[in-house]
Formats: sequence, structure tokens, C-alpha cells
Amino acid sequence: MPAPSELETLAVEIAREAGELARRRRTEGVAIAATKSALADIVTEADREVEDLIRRRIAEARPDDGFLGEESGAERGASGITWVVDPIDGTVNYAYGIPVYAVSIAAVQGEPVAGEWEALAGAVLNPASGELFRASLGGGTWLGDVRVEVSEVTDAGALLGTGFGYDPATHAADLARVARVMPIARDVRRAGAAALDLAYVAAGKLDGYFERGLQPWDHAAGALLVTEAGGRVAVDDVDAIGRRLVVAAGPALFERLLAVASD
Ligand code: LIP
Repeated sequence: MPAPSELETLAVEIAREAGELARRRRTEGVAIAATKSALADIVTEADREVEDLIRRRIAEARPDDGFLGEESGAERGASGITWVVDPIDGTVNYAYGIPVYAVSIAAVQGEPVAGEWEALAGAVLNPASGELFRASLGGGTWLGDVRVEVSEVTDAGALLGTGFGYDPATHAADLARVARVMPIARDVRRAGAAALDLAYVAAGKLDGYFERGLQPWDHAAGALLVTEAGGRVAVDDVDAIGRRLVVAAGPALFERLLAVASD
């Protein structure tokens, strides 16, 4: 089994190349390729092209590993390691030209199922800002070459990130969740890219994050960033229609946030 640090180095190298492709395609103009779970759930040609690049680079470097990608699906490997990839997290931002999107790459071991795997390494890169968050199991979380840690919440309340599902039918429950959380918040941010929201919790740029409805590739890398930065992440709560609640925060806030965000 390779050292987590080796997997982190590979994730960072591929994220950089994939991020440059995504950034370049954005400057050339973005074409919507299709809609998926709902009209608002779009995929661009760049999503597909970036994931193809990531998948090829991983296969070249580690041909026996498995792959689980947002756009091209799952393929089991023989090594016990699976790469969980969102080529462009924050796709709607990307399509609108809002510079808040990320390449998210995680290497996990065990069953490639959220809540069952053990994350070994992860990289989350915003190609528009150049912010590169990276972590490996036991190696801490880094923003570039600066080690980062989750925040300590102040008396002013918590600055929280969240998000809403693509299906309008889920928005009433999403808004009710925000209403339940507000009493412990100083404010809420809805940036539109879960991987970056989680990276921001890891770096203390948000005090916490909560969202129901994320896919495994949205949170695989970001959750490791948070735990390696001293934070806690919950992913086990799945509702009756299969929407997973993800909650992340530093130790001082986590239990309170989990209690009010849960439904
Ligand atoms: C998105 C997440 C975002 C969430 C959206 C969507 P995508 O991922 O990053 O936090 O609110 O519904 O899941 O679709 O851009 O990869």
C-alpha cells in the first residue's frame, strides 16, 4: 500500500493539470452538454473532458486502482484504492463564469462507499484563484505550503457555509434547515462548491458547513481536509430518499451544528 503522502503528491500533480484545462476551457467559452437529475443539474463539455484527463492520468500512474467519477461512473480496481473525483465541483458557477469552482480528487481505501471508505489523500484546487488545498492521512492539511487548521468559534456566532439541491422539491427542507441553524450563526455563505466549502472549513475561513444532498465526489477530498486540520465531519445521516447530510466544523462547534442541522 503506498504512503498517503505519495498519493497526495499524485493528486496534487493531476489536480494542477486538470485545473489548468478547466480554466482554459472556461476562457474559451463553456458549452452545456446535458442536464442530469434536474433541469438545474447541468454538465458541461469541460466537466467531461477534465474527468477524462484525470482518469487517464490516474490509470497511467496507478493502473490497478479503482475510479469513481461524477461524469464517467465507477470502475473497481484490484489495489484496494479508489480515486473519487469531481472534475469541476461548482459546475453552475463554472457555467455562469463565477470564479468559485474546484477540481476535487481523493484517494480512498476500502469499499468505495461514502461513510465506509478511509480517505488517504486529497486535493481541492480552485483554478480561478489558484488556492490549492491538500492533505494526506496523518500529514495535516495545507493551503499551498502553509499548514492550516479549523477555527475556534467566537461569541459572535459561527460563519457557516451551506448549499441547496438541484431539485426544487428539496428547497423547502433546505430552507427549514437554514432557519434551524441561524440561532448559532453570525451569517451564512452559499458559495456553490461543496469541495471549496469544506476546504474553507479546514482553513478556518468558515467555522462550519452543512448540506443535505451531496454526492460522494463532492465531499470525498474536502472531508479529509477538515479532519486533517483538526475538525470533525459527519456523513452517515441519509434520509428516506437517499440524500446524505454532510456536517463539518471544528471540535468546539461540531456537536451543536450537527444537532440543529439534522432533520
Ligand atoms: C454541487 C455542490 C454544491 C451543491 C450543488 C451541487 P456539482 O456539486 O458543490 O455544494 O449545493 O447542489 O451538488 O454539481 O457542481 O459538482
